[in-house]
Amino acid sequence: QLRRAVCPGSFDPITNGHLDIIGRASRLYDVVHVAVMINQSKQGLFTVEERIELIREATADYGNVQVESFHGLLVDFCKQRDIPAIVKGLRAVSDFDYELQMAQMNIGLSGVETLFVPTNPTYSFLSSSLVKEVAAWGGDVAHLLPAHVHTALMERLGSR
Ligand code: COD
Repeated sequence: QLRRAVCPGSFDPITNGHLDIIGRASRLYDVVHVAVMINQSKQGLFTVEERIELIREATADYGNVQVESFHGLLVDFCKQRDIPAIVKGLRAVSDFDYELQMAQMNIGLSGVETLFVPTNPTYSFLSSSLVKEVAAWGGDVAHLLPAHVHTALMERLGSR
């Protein structure tokens, strides 16, 4: 039986921080599912389909990463695909409170475990929202994103 894990998120858009966690998970598991969780109360800069395409291109070389979107609870995504583990990056103590809450809720709901991977210190300050904010004001974020994601971000911001 294949060992599966999921890396969930909004990925609006995927950053090198996300990619580091997905890459590390892909070395530990046979199949890594990347789940773009749909949050209807949050209007994204990229559509869910665009985010999926950007993630597919960024993870193509790993060979064992599957990308899809999901509308609903993460534990239901896991149940439907027989995924016993969620892999999350922990950036700082500021992430910890909320991540611990979600992990405890998720195991209580359905027994799905959460594994935390310490973020690469190079990316410990990095989030999609900061990248968008800095880029919108003309700051250089090229080193924080895969090249094709940076291109897509510049195009999106330039055309607004
Ligand atoms: N370095 C390392 N890891 C990072 C970095 C970084 N710089 N940035 C982000 N990450 C990792 C973190 O593990 C993070 O959790 C994940 O990537 C996703 O990050 P984002 O910002 O794209 O996504 P979030 O934080 O908006 O995702 C929240 C979820 C979508 C996972 C969560 O809301 C969820 O599970 N929603 C589904 C509905 C549900 O089940 N709700 C009940 C939860 S108990």
